[in-house]
Amino acid sequence: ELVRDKEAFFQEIADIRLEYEAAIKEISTKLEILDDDFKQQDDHGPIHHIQYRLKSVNSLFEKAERYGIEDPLNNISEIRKQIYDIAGVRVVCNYRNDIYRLSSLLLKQEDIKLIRIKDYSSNPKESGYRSLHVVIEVPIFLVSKKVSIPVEMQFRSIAMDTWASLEHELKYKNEGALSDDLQNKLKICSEILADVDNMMENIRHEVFSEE
Ligand code: 0O2
Repeated sequence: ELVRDKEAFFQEIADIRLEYEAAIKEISTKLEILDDDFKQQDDHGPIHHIQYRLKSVNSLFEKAERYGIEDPLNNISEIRKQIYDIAGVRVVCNYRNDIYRLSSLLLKQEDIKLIRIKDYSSNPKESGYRSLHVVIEVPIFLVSKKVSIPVEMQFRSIAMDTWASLEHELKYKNEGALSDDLQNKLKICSEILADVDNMMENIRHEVFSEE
């Protein structure tokens, strides 16, 4: 019974995949246009690189259970309402300040609706994780309907991304658990990298003000 349910669930997920992929395409294009315009204006493109991902069906299912969504296999509409990171876009910017410049330009666009902001750059997580998380909704125009699709955006500086990628890999390799000592060391690394971000930003200001 459960297996049959799960197959139906997978099929339904495949059907909505297109909508989330479309949302990623729309957002990516918007970001590239902003980056191109910045490069044209002042020679400094804020974006280092962009990554995208659709949440895997298994991890979506696990998150639905963790969120206490009842009978998730038959409750896709509730999953879509409650889980914002089915579509994820990670924007790695050159400097810390770029994450605020870029996210606010995106939020000003009239077709973009802000759902939620979590600023782990100004208020890092206990682990030392830093990043600006912005959930937005973007309209998608399909053949016979228009749908609004949420996208979780993670804006990071290169330094923040370095930390998050390495910490994620270390945790993963250690099956999710690191000793207190290692956690403390990682926290210190995060602070050092934040200092580097500040210094690099100051250097950049000096260089640009000399032009
Ligand atoms: P993946 O593979 O990146 O998708 P949740 O905590 O998931 O119930 P919420 O509110 O979305 O719900 O959480 P949060 O903390 O705002 O964002 C979760 C995402 O932020 C994670 O996604 C990671 O990408 C990133 N993240 C949060 N905390 C840490 C951390 O301590 N270290 C690292 N490396 N990344 C972090 P997922 O779903 O875990 O994974």
